[in-house]
Amino acid sequence: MSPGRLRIPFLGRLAALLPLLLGAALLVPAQVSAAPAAASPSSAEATDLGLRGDYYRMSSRTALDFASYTGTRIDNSLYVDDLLPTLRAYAGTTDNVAVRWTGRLQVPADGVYTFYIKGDNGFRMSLDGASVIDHWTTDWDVQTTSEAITLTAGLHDLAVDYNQGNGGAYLHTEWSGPGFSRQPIPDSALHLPAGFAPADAKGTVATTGRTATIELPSAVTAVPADAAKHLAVVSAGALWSPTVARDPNNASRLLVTPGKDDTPVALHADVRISYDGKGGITTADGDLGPFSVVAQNNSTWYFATKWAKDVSADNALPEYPRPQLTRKNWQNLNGTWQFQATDTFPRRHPTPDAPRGNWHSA
Ligand SMILES: [Ca+2]
Repeated sequence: MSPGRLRIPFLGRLAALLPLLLGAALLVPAQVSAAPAAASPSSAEATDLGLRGDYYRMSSRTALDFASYTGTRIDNSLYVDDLLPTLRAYAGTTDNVAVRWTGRLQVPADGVYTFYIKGDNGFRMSLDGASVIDHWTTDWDVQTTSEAITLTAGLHDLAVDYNQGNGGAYLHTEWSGPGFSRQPIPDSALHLPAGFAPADAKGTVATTGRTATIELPSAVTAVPADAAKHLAVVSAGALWSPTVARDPNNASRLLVTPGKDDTPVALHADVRISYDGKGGITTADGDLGPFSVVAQNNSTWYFATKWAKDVSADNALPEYPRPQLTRKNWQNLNGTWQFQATDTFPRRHPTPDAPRGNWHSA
């Protein structure tokens, strides 16, 4: 595949790319780019650098599925010491997350290559649709090595899947090839998928915290019934299960409504609204591409007890005991307490002596 073939007009969509790039810059600490100046790619368009990263929540730690879409961003490296900040920003959680990176790998010269991946947790990689490394498991810190693979110079379709259960999260992807020894794949060898065209979108959350709108550059022409599965609203660790429809009062706007069990977006909370570009939504400009934007949050909603409405900064409750919180059978637990295991303890824990001692609460 000739790199020249893939040259596509870029300036026109630079504006659309900016939110993704800025989002990455603002929300994610500098990622490790440990690659030395390795095999210099022949010709590459700097503006197409990076991989498309689609983030999902898994249905469980062991499911290793892509159950709920949460966000899309441009990731510039496959050698990252700490993925937790990115997972937190784009999945709203650092537990039970899966990522799918897609794009193209710039192979510098004809020859035989070997790939090496180590991570926490599992991963798998394919080139031109063929599996290169398959370690789609729940373990961690396992170094894997591919077979020797003969590749031609130029761009090859690349896909890397990654899963994170809990705890630490990293991915170290390396290669060796003709004329260079094993080293991280340089970021300059990673290119966005052909035709990757993010949409220019602006998100806003209403004062109720229970509606979001997405402003698009042109009129919405179709919103398929299941489009909402491809759209994510993430805020304060919560992920909406929304419905999406065209705003009857504004043709170029989408209305996003949370499910009945979803938590409203809270006052001052960060909100990210994303669309993977695969839900079939169309506008007068054609298929709506992917986007991921930090929404303007106008919500005034916040989680409060039933007493919150009765107090303010000028009308604070007096010191204890607070009359509203008094219980009939209140007992203060402050002080030193003695404890001893009950008779059932030795039967369940046949150790020589059941524990006894003091604990202190203040
Ligand atoms: Ca982990």
